[in-house]
Amino acid sequence: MNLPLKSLRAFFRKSNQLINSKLSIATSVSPVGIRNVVKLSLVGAGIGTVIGITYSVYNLNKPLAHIINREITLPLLQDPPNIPISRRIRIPTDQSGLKLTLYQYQTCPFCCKVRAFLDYHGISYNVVEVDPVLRQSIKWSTYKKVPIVLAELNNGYQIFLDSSMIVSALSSYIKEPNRELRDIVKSYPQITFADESGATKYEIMNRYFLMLDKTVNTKEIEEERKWRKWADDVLVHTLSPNVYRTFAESLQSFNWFSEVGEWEKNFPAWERYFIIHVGALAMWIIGKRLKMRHNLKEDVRISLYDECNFFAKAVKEKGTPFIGGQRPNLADLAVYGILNSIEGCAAFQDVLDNSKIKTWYFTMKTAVSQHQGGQLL
Ligand SMILES: N[C@@H](CCC(=O)N[C@@H](CS)C(=O)NCC(=O)O)C(=O)O
Repeated sequence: MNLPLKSLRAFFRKSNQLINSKLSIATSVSPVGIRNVVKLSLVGAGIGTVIGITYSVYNLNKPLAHIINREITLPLLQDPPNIPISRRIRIPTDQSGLKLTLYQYQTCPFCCKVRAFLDYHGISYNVVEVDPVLRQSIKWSTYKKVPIVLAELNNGYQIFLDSSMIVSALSSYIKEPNRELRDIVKSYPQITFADESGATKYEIMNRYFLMLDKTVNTKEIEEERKWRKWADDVLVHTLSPNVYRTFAESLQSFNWFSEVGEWEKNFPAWERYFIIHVGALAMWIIGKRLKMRHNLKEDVRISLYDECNFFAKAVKEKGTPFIGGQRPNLADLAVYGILNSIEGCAAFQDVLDNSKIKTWYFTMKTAVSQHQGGQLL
């Protein structure tokens, strides 16, 4: 029994000696050594300060937000991209003379807005369904969002970008068809600028404006513009947190997107399976961030109902079936298109049951599906 105790003590003694000897090595620095260490530290601190100041000066002088550096006219392609058409929408009464191809996701609210405009006016068009995860069919474009419209002209294929620009430009054309489409497009230059973080952004600043020669009722056109902007800046932001509210709801939404976008026909099985599952998971996570970014209420459904009621109240106060009066205007079409994008989702049924938008929505649905605006062409 004694032996282990003795060995333990001996072990501690040895360890102490060893530690003391190591400590003495570590602390036995000569005055010259100390001076060198101090010198080195000062040089290091000096270099650090110079780098820090240079970096700060660079950052202070770096151009900050919204510096406009380039303005271009949307280009004319000589050859169309070699992408198969997913669907051809043909309206026998179409008199517009337009030959359009819409690159889209079937349930993207901005694409639904463009389709609502085309369908209401009875304009024929081709559809290319884009895979929302891999986006193979818009590889030819430097702009990586949908909708994109290509219009076949005599001398090439005109690119239109951004749902509101597409609607404004085509609306200007069908109101005054004597003008060249290419000239109208020149009135919507794409501006390149740097945002707050310095990232390059593209925008068509006057996308809510119509380019018309004849005089129009400015009050009406201003009101239309105000609601179109509201649809893009407010209403649309209530959708994602609602349709991707839980993982189950997100999966249900993606399965519905697959059904209406005919993904089974348009994409290989592995790609479709990948989009549905990866997309549902990603959007469920992103939906939570969007809820915070756009200041939605804790129960996101309430924010959606509030915005729908806000619009329905404005229509009611007007005393006409539409915000545009007896006929839908571009604001009605924008709000309808945006809400139409979630028609198969649980959130949509909840909106119908819990807000006052239902009557207006179904009156719009009839107007769009019967191409009632075709008479205006
Ligand atoms: N301001 C654009 C917004 C278009 C937009 O954000 N589209 C979404 C689809 S709903 C998109 O393409 N996002 C890029 C992506 O899917 O990677 C418009 O009105 O057309």
